[in-house]
Amino acid sequence: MNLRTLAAVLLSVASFTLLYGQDYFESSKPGWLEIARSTTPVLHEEILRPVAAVRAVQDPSAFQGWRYESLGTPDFHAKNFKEVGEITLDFGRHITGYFSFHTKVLNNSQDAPVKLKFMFGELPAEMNTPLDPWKGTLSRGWMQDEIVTLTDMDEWVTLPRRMSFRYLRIELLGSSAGFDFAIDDLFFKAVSSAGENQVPLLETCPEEIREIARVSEATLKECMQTVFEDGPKRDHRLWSGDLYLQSLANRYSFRNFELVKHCLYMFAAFAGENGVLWSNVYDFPKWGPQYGSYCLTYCLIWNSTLLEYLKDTGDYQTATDLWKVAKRQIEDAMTYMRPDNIFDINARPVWLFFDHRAGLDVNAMMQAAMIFALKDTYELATMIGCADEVKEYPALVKAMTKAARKAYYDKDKEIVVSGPGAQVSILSQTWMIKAGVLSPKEGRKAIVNALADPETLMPSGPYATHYLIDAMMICGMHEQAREYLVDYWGGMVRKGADTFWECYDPDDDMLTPYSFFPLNSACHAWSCTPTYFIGKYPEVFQK
Ligand code: RAM
Repeated sequence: MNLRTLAAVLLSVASFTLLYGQDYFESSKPGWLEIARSTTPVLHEEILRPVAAVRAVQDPSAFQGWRYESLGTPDFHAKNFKEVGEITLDFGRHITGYFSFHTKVLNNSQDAPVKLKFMFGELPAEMNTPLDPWKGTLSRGWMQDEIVTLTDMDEWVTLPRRMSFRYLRIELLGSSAGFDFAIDDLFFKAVSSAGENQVPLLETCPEEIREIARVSEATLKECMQTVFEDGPKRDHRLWSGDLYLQSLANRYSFRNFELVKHCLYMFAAFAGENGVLWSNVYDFPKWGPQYGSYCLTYCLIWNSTLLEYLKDTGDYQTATDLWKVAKRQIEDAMTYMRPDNIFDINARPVWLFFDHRAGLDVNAMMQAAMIFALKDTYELATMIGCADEVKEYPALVKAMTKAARKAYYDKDKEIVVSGPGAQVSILSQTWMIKAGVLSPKEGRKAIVNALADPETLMPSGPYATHYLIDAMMICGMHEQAREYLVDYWGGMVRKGADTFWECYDPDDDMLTPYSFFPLNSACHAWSCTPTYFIGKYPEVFQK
């Protein structure tokens, strides 16, 4: 968020407080917090040990230039670690949890501390790229390297920090000539709240799609902790946009709807004083929102998550309890509408996130996101018998749809254009389709035209790609959706993914929004949605 945006957010919160003098949901928040607390899930635990010792190989044909080669079953346990010096272990799959190891003095007595360095990583290149001098735009603290000084050996040590990784390198940094020692045991306690998959695939499901589904589920499972986290390695928090996609994938896999409820209530309990939701909420180190992170697209998508939750569970009590939050998000968003029914990008004091793609013009997609939110929120209101409170929504949808077509649909070129430069992006097409601004026939044309033009701004990652597949399915491009999904997510599998990545451009392995690719999360919630498509459309993906 830039300074101008931050100042505008603070100003709007302050002026709201001056005007109303109190918190919008003050009387409800303690109850919401209590429900959030009481629905905190239990974490399932699993004890795991490494399956192989591995050797790093620099290989230009490998993803990001590095891969690991197996050296067989690890056999360091009985060895003098001073002779081992360094070892890299493969735990066989991505895991999240807590690491413990045991040391044993082999001769004489410990006459000095021992210093060990542990490096946990999700991907081979992350493990083998020097971290310093630090070039990342997010904290160096996210990287999972730890130095431990052992003053007392012959006992178990558990690292306090939760780790998320597949590979672990242990290096001896310092020891004494006076005695030898071994790392005679180590294990990892993996944690997740996901439980077991409840939705098996059809027998007819082809192997490559089965594999994509397996990796999607592993991704979701790893991100299902005490909240739906965005990434267990980095961020560790509940983002509204990620939650929407996770809740959809959860429907066709773990069906843990109590966790969705828990997350919906956390957002509500921590809403800003003006009743507007923050884009993300921390589960740890301390419960609370990321103050100042106001992202209107994420506020709106929260409403859709509540609607989908209601459809999944029939939990009218929750939907009714949280209805006023949903209504407030729309009320707030509507303040940025111009009299000609176009969302005013220049007036909005907020972050409008759709993708990390630099230079993306969001005018058209924001208009569509507003229409989609109005529709979903109206459906929610109708289901809980509150349609009367928002009876203006259908007319607004109509007017905004008409305005959207006029401002952004180029009838001659049969494509959606956005902003002063008439930018063509995939996301402008997909959101207009999702919002029903384009008919399925127009949508098909628009997607085909956009994909055919080399100048089109493509999605930069799985979050935006989800919306492309979604739009393709809405407008009946079933074969193309399947091909795209197999190509995109299957591409990650072919490059070695055992959980899906935060960033993926098939033509640019080093793509990162953080100036340093090892910071990317290799197990990222918003990448788990093949599970949703495969489960929702079995006739398209499982035959
Ligand atoms: C990144 C994270 C997160 C996402 C935000 C908008 O920082 O990956 O998942 O929701 O962007």
